[in-house]
Amino acid sequence: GAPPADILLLRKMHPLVERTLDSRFTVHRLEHAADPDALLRGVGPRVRAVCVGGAIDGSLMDRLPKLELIANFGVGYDAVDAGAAARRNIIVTNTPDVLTDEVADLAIGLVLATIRRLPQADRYLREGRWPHSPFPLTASLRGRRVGILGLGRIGRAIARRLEGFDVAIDYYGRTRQAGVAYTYHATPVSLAAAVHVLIVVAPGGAETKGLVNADVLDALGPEGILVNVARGSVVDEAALIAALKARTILGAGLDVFENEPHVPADLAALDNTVLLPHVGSASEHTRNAMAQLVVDNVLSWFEGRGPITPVAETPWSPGT
Ligand code: 8YV
Repeated sequence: GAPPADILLLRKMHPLVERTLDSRFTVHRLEHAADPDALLRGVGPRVRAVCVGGAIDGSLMDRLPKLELIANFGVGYDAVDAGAAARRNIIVTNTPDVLTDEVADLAIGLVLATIRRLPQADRYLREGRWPHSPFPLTASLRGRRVGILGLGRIGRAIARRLEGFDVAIDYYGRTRQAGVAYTYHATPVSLAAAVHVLIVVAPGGAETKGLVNADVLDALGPEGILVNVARGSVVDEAALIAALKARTILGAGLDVFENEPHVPADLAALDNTVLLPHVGSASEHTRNAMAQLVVDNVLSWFEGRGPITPVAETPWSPGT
C-alpha cells in the first residue's frame, strides 16, 4: 500500500499518542530538533498531520503545504489559529467531553479550597501552629450565590455539581440558553454583582480576552471569590492582583495564568490565593482519554472516515 503518512509533533506528547503514532506513521519531532528550520524545509512539504498541545499559526501552516489535519491535545484550542486553518482547508480537532467531568470536579475543589482556605489550613497545621490557637474562621459557601461565566459543556457540569451544594446558580454567556433554569445575566458585570463566587470557564481567545476586568472584580465585591479554570487570558491578571492586594475581593483560586508556566510573584506572595499549575484535566485517567481521542481523530482521518471531533471553525462534511 501507500507509505505511512508523515506526521509532525510540535512538542512532546502524551506517551499513548507518541507510541501509537510511531507504530502507524512516520513521525517527525520539531521540539529539540537540532535544526528546526532544516527539519521543516526537509519534511515540511510531506507533512499531512500535526499534533499540538500549544500554538500553531498561519505562518507555520504555510510551511506545511500538504497539511490536512491539526489534532489538538486539549478542549481549548485558543493557541491554534483555527481561522487560518479553515482558510487553508485544514481540519482542526480538539478533545471535548472526555475531560468535562474531571475539570468540573477540579473547579469544585478549587472553590472549596479557596473559600475554606484548605491549603492555608494545611500549611498552618504543618507549621505547628494548631496547638497554639485554632485556625482562623473562614468565609463559607453557605447561603451564597455562585456565578458561572461561560455555560458550555464544562460550565454545565460545574453547575450540575453545585446543585448538590444548595447554592443559587447564575450564569453569563453570549446568549441566554433555552431550557436552563439558572439565572441569566447579559453582562459579566451584572453576573459578578449578583454572586459571591464567580467561576470562569469561558474559552480563551481574542473574544474573551480581559472579559473579567477591574469593573467585574469591583462588582464581585469584598466578599467575592474568583475561580478560573479556563484560560488566564480571560481575566485581566494585573487588575486581579490589584483587587486581591486591596482586598476589594476576598480571594482567588486559579488553575490558569496569563503567561504559563510563569506565575506573577505578586500572586504567590498573597495569602488570599490558591494557585494550581494548570491541572484541571491532569489525572492519569483523563489524560489517557484525551490522548486516545487525539489518536482516534488522526486514525479516523487517515482511514478516510473524517475527523471525530472537529472544531466549529472547521466543520467536516463527508465528500468534501
Ligand atoms: C490542556 C486544557 O490542554 O483541555 C484544555 O483546554 O487546558 C488542558 O487540558 C492540557 O494542559 C494539555 O496540554
